[in-house]
Amino acid sequence: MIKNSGGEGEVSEAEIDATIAHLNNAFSGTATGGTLPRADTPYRFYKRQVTTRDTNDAWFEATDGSVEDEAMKTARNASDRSFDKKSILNIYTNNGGGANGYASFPWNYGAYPNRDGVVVFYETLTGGVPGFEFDEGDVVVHEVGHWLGLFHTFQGGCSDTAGDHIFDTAAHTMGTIVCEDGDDCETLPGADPKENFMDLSEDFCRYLFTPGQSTRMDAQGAMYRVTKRRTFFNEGVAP
Ligand SMILES: [Ca+2]
Ligand SMILES: [Ca+2]
Ligand SMILES: [Ca+2]
Ligand SMILES: [Zn+2]
Repeated sequence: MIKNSGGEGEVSEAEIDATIAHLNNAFSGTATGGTLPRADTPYRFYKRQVTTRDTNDAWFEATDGSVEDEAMKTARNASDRSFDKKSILNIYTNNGGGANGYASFPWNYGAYPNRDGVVVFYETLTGGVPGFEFDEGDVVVHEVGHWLGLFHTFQGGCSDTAGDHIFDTAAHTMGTIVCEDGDDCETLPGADPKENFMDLSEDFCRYLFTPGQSTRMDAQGAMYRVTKRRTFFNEGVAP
């Protein structure tokens, strides 16, 4: 958690815990919002350490790929006594890079380990600002989807060969605004997937990952991140 010297950016531990609970609902296919088929992915999330709380004006304004971003992550990741840093999800709250947030893709870990992680605008945590269009924590879910190798559902536009590389998400050309029905690519099957966490709809609208997205995240995680995941749980080590 990063706040600035004016006090902006404060989030409570209760919001953080609620966001982790929401992450687990989202990744287990039990988030509320609708009844379309959704995936129970292999991923679950646990808080490993006490939240670090910094007052730092430069880190608060960090943007994707910036010196400030790398300084923040280097300092905070260095304090983590992880045995396997590439498998540890670090979530930073600050001004979100002037937007809702950003994330690193798993295949970039090797070249840019100090840019790894998820950064979100501090008001997007679960229950952070009730009534705000991003008040359920779906922004964090979305960014963690990127962190595990998912593209936006509208990646590549109306292409059934490029796109997001997911067979069971309908192609579309731009992120859904609010929660509007649409069909950007009329010659391709399916309406715009506004219910999908990897679209840009408001939080009340988004509630699912598809089985295809789960399969991709599992493969990307196995390749780039949590190679010890199954062993870890099978050994019965407390998470
Ligand atoms: Ca697709
Ligand atoms: Ca279509
Ligand atoms: Ca939602
Ligand atoms: Zn995104």
